[in-house]
Amino acid sequence: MEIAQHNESLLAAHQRAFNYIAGETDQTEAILNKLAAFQVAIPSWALGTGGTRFGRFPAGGEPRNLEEKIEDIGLLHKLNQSSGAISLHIPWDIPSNPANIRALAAEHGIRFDAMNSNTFQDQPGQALSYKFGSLQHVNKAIRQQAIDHNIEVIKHGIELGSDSLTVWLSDGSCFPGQLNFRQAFQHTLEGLQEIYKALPDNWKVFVEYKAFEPNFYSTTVGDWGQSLLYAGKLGPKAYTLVDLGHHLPNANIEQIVALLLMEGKLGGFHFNDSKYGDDDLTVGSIKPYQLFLIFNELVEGMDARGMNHAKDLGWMIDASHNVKDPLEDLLQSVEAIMLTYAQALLVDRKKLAAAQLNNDVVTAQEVLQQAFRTDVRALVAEARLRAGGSLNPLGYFRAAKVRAQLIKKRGLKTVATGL
Ligand code: PSV
Ligand code: MN
Ligand code: MN
Repeated sequence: MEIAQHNESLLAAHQRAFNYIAGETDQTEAILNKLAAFQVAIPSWALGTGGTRFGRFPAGGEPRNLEEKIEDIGLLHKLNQSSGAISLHIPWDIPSNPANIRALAAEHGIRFDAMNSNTFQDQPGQALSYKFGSLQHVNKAIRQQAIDHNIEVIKHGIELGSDSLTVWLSDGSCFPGQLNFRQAFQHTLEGLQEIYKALPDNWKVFVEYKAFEPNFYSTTVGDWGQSLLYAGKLGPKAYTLVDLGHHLPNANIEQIVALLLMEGKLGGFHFNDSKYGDDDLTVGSIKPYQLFLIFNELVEGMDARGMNHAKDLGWMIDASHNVKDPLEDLLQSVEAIMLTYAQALLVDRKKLAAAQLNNDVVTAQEVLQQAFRTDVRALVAEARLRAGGSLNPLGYFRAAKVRAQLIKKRGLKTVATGL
């Protein structure tokens, strides 16, 4: 079934809803342009059914190689016109023929977002173990192995046309006394400095922090303060990366975002949602108002610095799920991001600033909630429609029986690489 054909049946209802919302703001065209430009990278490891440490229940038709992962993202992008980038994890996604992979991605309108290194697992045949950390390790040879791996990842990225590296380290300790904190920090900094030296001029490195897991007493890049310390010491190409699931409960992530932006050190974002820890649930499924408050700071802070919303930060989903079709889940996550971005664009900033000046707390809250409670679905759908996408990506996915087709093509017993 063609997308246009599916859209046909939805057009009249869409037009009614769009006319209404377009009448509510004088910013319609500007918002539509911003929505069209905004692209969210899909992580290669989210295309298969995730799991917990207790089990994994793949439903079939999962991509069996990098080519098929790119095809899946191509399909998402065709439907929502907002998923035009892929983020790879090495060694899960080593491209056997980078030129072919690059050409295939280009065919689907997909660019290569940040490359991710992996020193949190031991790979088959690996000389030395990361059991007690990688860049922080007391053993220099193990630190060197981790440095070399990251440099290798940069090389793969160069071949593919990526321009950033995300370093997430699971380094830390599980018990008091296990580590000398200062030494672990220094070792990690020295390793990151070596990796930094290997970055091409136009590249950025994102230092991703995480409060806990898999280490449960200390983490060597445990919060935004530590990440910012590393980024500051490394230099202008180094930035902090915020993953929404990597904070201690109730952390005020929107305030963290505001201050990182103010310092010019916010580099990228991993979107997901959570109730307890790093749950990696569908974006917007648990705490949509928190997501809105974060986007509100992103828009305000980026505008204050004259930044381009679409280009100056790395936007990525980092989610995984045990019980949903992975592609449907990703469509839901992207939709949640676009809706929240649109709501943040609707905030009456002048009125908010005036309320803040007057200590008018009630009006300040009203301004934010006015935007948050606006139904912007028709705005986001209109942006998709104008770009040639689907009015209802999820509806199309089901109506066209996409998963059944993928199972027919790839088989029922397929498991994509990843966690
Ligand atoms: C770690 O929890 C993380 O958020 C990092 O971004 C990893 O690269 C990713 O998940 C995949 O395991
Ligand atoms: Mn992450
Ligand atoms: Mn995570």
